[in-house]
Amino acid sequence: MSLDKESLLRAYRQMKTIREFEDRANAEIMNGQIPGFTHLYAGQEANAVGVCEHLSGRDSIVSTHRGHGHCIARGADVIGMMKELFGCADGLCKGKGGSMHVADLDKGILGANGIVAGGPPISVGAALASKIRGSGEVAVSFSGDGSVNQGTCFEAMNLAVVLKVPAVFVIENNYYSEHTSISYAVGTDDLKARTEAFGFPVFVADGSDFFAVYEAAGKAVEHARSGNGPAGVFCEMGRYYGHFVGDPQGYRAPGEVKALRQDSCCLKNFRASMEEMGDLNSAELDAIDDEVMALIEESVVAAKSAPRPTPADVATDVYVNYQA
Ligand SMILES: Cc1ncc(C[n+]2csc(CCOP(=O)(O)OP(=O)(O)O)c2C)c(N)n1
Ligand SMILES: [Mg+2]
Repeated sequence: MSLDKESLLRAYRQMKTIREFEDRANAEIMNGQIPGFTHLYAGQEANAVGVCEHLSGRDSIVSTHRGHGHCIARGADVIGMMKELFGCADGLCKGKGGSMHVADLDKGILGANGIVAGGPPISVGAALASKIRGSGEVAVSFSGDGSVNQGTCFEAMNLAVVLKVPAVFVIENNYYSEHTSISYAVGTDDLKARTEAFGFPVFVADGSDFFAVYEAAGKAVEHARSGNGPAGVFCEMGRYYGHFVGDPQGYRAPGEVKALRQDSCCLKNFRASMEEMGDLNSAELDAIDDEVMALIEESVVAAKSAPRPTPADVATDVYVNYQA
């Protein structure tokens, strides 16, 4: 697979930014600095970045309750996002969305979404708009293994095939839906076959391997963009944190998370591939680590001192004003 040096550096930077953002968000939430309910994406970074590296212009994404990684990968401003989590008036959504409702329409980020499988139907709408306009954009929805038992997901997949729209369904299997294992909650162990039964190709990847996801997503995006209708990407990779911050995780096997962190880290895997391929050296990656750490620190410092919305702000931005 040919990726130039700039793309490799950008992919690593994006994954590292997501990891640091999530680790820091976790620490700040545990310190009581961030209000609301938060679900962290650490461990799954390669899924978001491997997919979003294929997107540009007005290609859109719809995210989930575990959405920070998708938004960063699609280019959301990191300082604006940290401010949004803290509830600042100058956060990406003026502090009114918080962790679960980050959106930036100008960047094609149609929103994180607190409704499991709420994203696939939205992406079909965006894909239909693209088809009608003939603009060539693809619309990607990320959703979890829990979403594939939801009617909205099935309906969206079927409609995308019927309408032959450029939707890409990215299913992220992190083995749990809240605290319930996929082996208990999903009535088949062949989710690829279940999804393909709707009538579109699904490409499978190890979600801890950026290059595997990039390759699978490349095929899916190409299929959709070329006018062949929808496609799917199915990634498998566990999450490093609980379902939400503060989850005691009693349902996970002892040592499960430790093993994931040791053996299935997309950052470590990326570095190992670079050593093998010789395209980037470790000093270049270390320099990115330092820059990312500085950016995350800057984002938290900025968020802590930024103004909060006032009571007068409560009635603004609630409804869209359609009048010019
Ligand atoms: C329609 C709906 N049902 C239930 C919930 C409660 N809920 C929030 S997250 C979640 C689990 C989602 O699991 P999955 O789709 O695998 O995503 P993950 O959290 O693993 O990333 C559930 C059931 C919800 N938000 N929306
Ligand atoms: Mg899950």
